[in-house]
Amino acid sequence: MQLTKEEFKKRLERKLDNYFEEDVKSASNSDLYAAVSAIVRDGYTPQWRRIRIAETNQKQKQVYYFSIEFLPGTLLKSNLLNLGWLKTVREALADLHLDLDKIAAAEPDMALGNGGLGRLAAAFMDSLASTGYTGNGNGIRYKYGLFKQKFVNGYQKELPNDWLKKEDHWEVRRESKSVLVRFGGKVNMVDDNGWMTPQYEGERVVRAVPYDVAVVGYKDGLTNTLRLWDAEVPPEEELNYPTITDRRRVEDLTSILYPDDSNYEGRLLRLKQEYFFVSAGLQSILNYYTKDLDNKDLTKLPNYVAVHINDTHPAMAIAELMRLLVDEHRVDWDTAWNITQKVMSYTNHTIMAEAMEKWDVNMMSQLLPRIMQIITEIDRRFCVGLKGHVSDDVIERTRIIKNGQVQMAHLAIIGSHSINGVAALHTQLLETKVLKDFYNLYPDRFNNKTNGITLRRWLQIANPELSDLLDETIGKNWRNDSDEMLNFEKYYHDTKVLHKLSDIKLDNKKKLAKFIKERTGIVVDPTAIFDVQVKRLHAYKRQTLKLLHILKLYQDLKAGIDHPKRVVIFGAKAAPSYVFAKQVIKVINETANMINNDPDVNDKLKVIFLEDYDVSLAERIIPAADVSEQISTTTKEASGTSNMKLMANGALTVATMDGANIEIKDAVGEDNIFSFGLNKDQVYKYYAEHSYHPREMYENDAVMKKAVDALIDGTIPNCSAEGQALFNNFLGDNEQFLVLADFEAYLRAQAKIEQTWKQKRLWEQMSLVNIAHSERFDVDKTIERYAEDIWHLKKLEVEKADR
Ligand code: F55
Repeated sequence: MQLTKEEFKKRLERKLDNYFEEDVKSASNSDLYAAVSAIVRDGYTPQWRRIRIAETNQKQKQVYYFSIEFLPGTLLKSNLLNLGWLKTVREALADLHLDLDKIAAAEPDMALGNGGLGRLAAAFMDSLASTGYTGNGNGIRYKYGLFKQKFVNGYQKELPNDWLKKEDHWEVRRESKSVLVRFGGKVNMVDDNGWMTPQYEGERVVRAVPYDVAVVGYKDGLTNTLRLWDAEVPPEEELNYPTITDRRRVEDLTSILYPDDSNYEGRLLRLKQEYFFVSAGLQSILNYYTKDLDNKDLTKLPNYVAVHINDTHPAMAIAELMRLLVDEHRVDWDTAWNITQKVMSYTNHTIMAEAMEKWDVNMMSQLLPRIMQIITEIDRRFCVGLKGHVSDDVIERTRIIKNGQVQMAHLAIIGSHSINGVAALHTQLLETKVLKDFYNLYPDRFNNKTNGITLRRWLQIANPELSDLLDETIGKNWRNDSDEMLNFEKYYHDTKVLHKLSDIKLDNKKKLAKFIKERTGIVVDPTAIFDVQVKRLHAYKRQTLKLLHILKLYQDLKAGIDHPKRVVIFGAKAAPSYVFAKQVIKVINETANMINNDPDVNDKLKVIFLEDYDVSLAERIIPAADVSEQISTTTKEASGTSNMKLMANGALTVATMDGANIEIKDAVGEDNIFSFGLNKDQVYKYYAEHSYHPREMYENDAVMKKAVDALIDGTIPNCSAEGQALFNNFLGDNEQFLVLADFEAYLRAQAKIEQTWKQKRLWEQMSLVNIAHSERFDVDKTIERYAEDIWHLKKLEVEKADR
């Protein structure tokens, strides 16, 4: 039964009355949010249960996506959309003079991730359910999500993100599924009836309690489970945790999400977190397999279970599965290794050396003595296996344990049957540069899986007007089958459609302008170019290049050289310990202040750095963007995903030929993207020959010199130290990100953008082409490829949901 407006209104009244003794007139948005989310829960719960039973009965293979981060954002509207209720509920609320958007804004973002990697994991969850595959998420229920960002005097300050303060409406505590995880102590191997068995002494036992979140698939999809683990003192171990400090140490395990997205720190707590959710997840998988599926033959495990390792953070899963198979289930080593390799697969998300996890052998031996023994044995066998077949150098370069450190990427590769990169160029660089030795050893294990995005969220939820225009032109079926979006290209010459497209964009820009006014007090002109760069702040992503462009525009305007009106919008968090990134934030904020208050500039140029960029803010900014800034140093951005979201919303991309930008260009054609900058060979040439001398470039290019000098000549107030730091960085021969090398080409690309902007019709046509071709980055397509090539899944057969 489809939900009707009248039925919804009845349910709403009942919930408000039961929960709060309120009615629709008196209830606050937060009360209304609680009531509507309860109705949504009632809507999917029966189906959630049915699916779990179908899974057990059909014994179809399932994938478990292990990720230390999941970044779903808010869930109310996306669950409504996926249930097929969004329109009905929006209209029913409007009948009651209530606004769904305001009610939905009462939901805190579930920000259990840093950026692209965590967001991708959440998109995969949604997509698995929507495409009909049984996929389970396995992660950590952080008490505090990614920090809230505030600007104080232009500096970034971090505040705790206490997202659970008001309780989460989607999670279900499943205490009966708790498992125990052991840390520390000593391990002795003793002979137990001919089986060498570990005996533990003095270890600490922590209870892992799962909180399950339903992942509601779109339309006739499945309802899957995202399982997030919390750490508690086991009731039977209370005496071993006598003091508050002892207990707090256990709770600390799942207390915070590490806020660094590029630079791992070899911290003990992080290692504990990694082992904690990996061990808990694998134990619960084996419990399901041996108890619910009643399967005693572990050699068949790979027919039922795929475990995916999202970056190296869960790579200990390889050693932990070996431990469970060998120690607990008494499977011999070779058989266990064979099972493990068939079960495990691994995605790499970066080639940046500083992000490659390496754990100190001593630390690991103390915290996880048995795991360290097992990794040592995996390493030993790996070396023995290669001896005589390849050179000793290759063995030294590829082995897991080196210089007293465990190389997690090596463990992940050696223990998996599949290793993938996240865009074509990235995979190619893994194969030919970063993981070349491994590629030579195991060419068949390597494959590419270009990232994707949830078009449902980025079009249907964030941009309903554009979605309606697609309905009116190409019909509604694109909502189920994104291939159909290509038909939008047929309207390339349709003046009416092009006008509608520009009206919708203007409308979205007006909404964002209103929001900017509320948040910052700054008035921006919605008819200006909205030029957007939203992503984590990192030197390689080069928000600095955008800054130099802004300074150049400012200098032109001061000198009376005209440019089309432009509003540059940034959203970016810096890792709290990342000094350079924080300096960039300060300089951008001071530059913004200077420009926004300069009467000479008036409203020709505005620079808006919005605080606290997260999924919810992305949903406001992205539909209003005209220009999408994707300007990383070529070879450094593995894929990028904001590039895809912005494209789907009709922004035109200015891009280096990095990550998935290359595939965007392939999709839309070179006339529909502004590409510029060094190619990968030029970048590697600079590195190989140490031939990058930015000071020469600076001395020989008056325009560049003037823009760069603004950082140190007192032009920008209140940031002389930070300006100097940026200046020194740009001019150093060891500047890795080649900012000045791309400056001139970037200015040319921006000049072309200005030219195109003046040709309104052409701009709209290019925008239309970008929207049409964003179908290529539909995450459902990405998931189909993972399911087929890596996980070997079949779709679950279920009766149509009765919603
Ligand atoms: C988080 C923690 C550590 Cl220790 C290291 C990295 C991260 C992290 O957040 N990485 C991340 O977001 N990587 C990004 O992954 C995206 C999805 O594949 C890519 O699109 C993007 O290029 C990459 O930087």
